[in-house]
Amino acid sequence: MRKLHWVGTITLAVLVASSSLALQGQAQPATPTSATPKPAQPAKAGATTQPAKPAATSLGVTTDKITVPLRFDHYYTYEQVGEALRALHATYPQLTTIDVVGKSEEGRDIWAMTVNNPKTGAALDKPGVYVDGNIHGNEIQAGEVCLSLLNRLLTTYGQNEQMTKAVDRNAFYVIPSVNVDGRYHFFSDPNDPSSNRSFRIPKDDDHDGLIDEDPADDLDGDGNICTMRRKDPFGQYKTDPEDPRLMVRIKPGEKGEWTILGEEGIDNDGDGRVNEDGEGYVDGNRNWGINWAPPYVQAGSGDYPFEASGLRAIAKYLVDRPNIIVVFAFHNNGGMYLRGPSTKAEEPMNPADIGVYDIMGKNAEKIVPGYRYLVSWKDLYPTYGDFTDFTYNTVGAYSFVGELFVTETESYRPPPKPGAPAAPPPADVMDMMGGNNDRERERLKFNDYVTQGDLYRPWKAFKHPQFGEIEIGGWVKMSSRLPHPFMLTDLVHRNASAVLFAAAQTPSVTLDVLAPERVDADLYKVRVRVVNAGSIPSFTYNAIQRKIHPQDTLVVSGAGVKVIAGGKVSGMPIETVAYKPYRPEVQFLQVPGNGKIEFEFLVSGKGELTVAYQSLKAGKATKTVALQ
Ligand SMILES: [Ca+2]
Ligand SMILES: [Ca+2]
Ligand SMILES: [Ca+2]
Ligand SMILES: [Ca+2]
Ligand SMILES: [Zn+2]
Repeated sequence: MRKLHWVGTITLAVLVASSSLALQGQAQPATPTSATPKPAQPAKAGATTQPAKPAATSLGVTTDKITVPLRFDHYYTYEQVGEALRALHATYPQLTTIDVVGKSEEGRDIWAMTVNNPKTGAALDKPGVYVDGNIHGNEIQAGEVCLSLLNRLLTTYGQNEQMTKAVDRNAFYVIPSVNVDGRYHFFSDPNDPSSNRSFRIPKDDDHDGLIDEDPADDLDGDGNICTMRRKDPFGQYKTDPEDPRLMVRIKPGEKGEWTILGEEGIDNDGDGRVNEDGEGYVDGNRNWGINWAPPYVQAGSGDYPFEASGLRAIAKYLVDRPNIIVVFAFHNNGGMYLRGPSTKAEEPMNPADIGVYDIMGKNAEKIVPGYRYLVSWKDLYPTYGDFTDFTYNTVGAYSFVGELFVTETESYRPPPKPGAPAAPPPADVMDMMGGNNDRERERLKFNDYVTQGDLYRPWKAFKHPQFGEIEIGGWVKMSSRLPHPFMLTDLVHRNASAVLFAAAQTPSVTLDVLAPERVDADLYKVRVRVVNAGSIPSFTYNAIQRKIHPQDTLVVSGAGVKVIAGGKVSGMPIETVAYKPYRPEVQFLQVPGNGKIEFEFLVSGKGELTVAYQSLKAGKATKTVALQ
């Protein structure tokens, strides 16, 4: 680890060189430690290929001017996300603000849009709903879900009753793209559907003293990183008899036909391995300052928590908005709404909070067909330094990860025979190395007859400088985890609806002061009832348990009055008052979801008596009565 550390300290010195290096796909001597003579560089096919043209190679990218209402039949590049936010703000200046939360490693702005109606109160006095997407650079449709939410809140405000209520009652904080460098490069550079996920913090993945020296290479210059294969009578694969684009593993005794050479590329640094050290790798969803673990426990966690400048900026943004009580972070893929905890060690989660999560999670399953509501560590896999753990335990917000897209929606299947039970879906095996190609065959048919060939590149011969005669082909970068543009409208609308459902559950607190009852000359009994019409409590049970932030307060005051005693009322049907021994005029409380909490005060004096409720998350309310 010490050696690694030392390499880390010189990383800064070569940062400029290495970031341009990643773009060129060329290795250069990066550090004094690479004094060891390097093997002769092979001829660079990458150097002779043309740079990719994003408009031509990114499916679903438009060059049209972005107009309001926003359209969701195409994807938004990084620049177009900014254009869309500015267009929304120009159309609805009273309801929106745009903030630059921070800058990325490559100096791009990270934008947040706030939607709030100032006529109904300040944003900080309303239950906050925070939504972001695209913390993983390749998971771009998460950004479109955010834009879709903003678009609907604003364009239907004043027309649709639910949306009008949402804008008037809540503050929405939306960051469509967290990993802005990742979004930019996913569109502009050759990629595969899963590459370009990391923050642009150069790392020496293979510990050879060179940084990001051997990325995948777009050998045929089509803007995609596809797969390479070579004809080989001793290979482990033969052509799939049902679809010659696929290969199947040979059985014992069969003759081989193909060797799969992995992702498109060459051995840039001549170390005998191909594409072993690409851009990054710091994973944005492993780098948060909570329950963080070093890379030997959690791959991609970075050298220290909040290493990514964008995450530091967003953490500050969140802490500055303590009214946030619901968080959604959108990713792809798999069709899941995940709640924490992200590791087993954080169990058990407070059972009362699980009840609140269930309201939103179980409804999300119904709002988005095929999506499942699951627990992160248990149903998927454990992650350290996770964003939603940060927001649940630090911000005090009910927090979901939305994993967008289900490959099963790309279906090409006959209807079940009348009366027969529906045919079982093909085995969910996505990769051709797995041996079962049923799902791949179906996806190819979907590609052929529903997208007319947009998603897949047929195999084509290529002369590889190191492997000789090979073929390049396979799924394009805008496939596999992203809906084809014709399916995007449905995906963004339904998932934004899951957020809107959650927003409608946020606390809605009102205050009643029941008629004061005179018990003696100048002595009154005052009953205060605090009611929450939302199904989310005024703050999380976890926040009570772990003392994350101050509780709500109820303060009784008045110029001519003095609070003699006061406390929480409990017990049914016979009530008791738990009198608070010190400063009874200030009470602490949490208002449960769809519930109430009552207090009783003994007050002496005459004149006006004001009862003020204040909450970090649920706003404030005041009532004044006269004692006479
Ligand atoms: Ca390296
Ligand atoms: Ca290519
Ligand atoms: Ca290499
Ligand atoms: Ca390479
Ligand atoms: Zn992700």
